[in-house]
Amino acid sequence: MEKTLAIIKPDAVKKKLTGTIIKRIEEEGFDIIELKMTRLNKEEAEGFYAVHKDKPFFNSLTDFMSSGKIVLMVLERENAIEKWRQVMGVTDPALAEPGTLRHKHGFSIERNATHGSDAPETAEWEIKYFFPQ
Ligand code: 3AN
Repeated sequence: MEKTLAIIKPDAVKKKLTGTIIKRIEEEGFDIIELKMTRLNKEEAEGFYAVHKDKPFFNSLTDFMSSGKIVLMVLERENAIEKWRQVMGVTDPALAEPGTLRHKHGFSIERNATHGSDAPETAEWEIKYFFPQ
């Protein structure tokens, strides 16, 4: 069994897609082992995306991620990291496969509805960042 961090981003929460996305997560065989709704402040968003601090989109991304409530979840499943990334689709909704969450619900490469860890080390770090216990 593997764990990954999933986030329902502010765009999707505002569009009332929380229930739709959680339903899909459960249908895809994940166990939701932690869940909380919160609103990040700018510093918390900057800390989470620190790997991107030199990217041109860093300021806009962290403004967006602190612009409204988000839902944080730890998902557990066999091959959870790769499976959740398949269910989300690629970063840019315009390029994401039909049926994926980002294809269906994403608006732009920044406002792309969901987040998922990309590797075991990042999953461990991201889970600890939001669920330190
Ligand atoms: P993913 O979330 O698919 O792993 P990353 O890690 O490359 O994508 O990017 C982290 C977040 O930064 C993305 N979810 C997206 O919101 C944002 N992002 C990535 N590339 C761009 C870009 N070119 N312009 C604006 N935002 C971006």
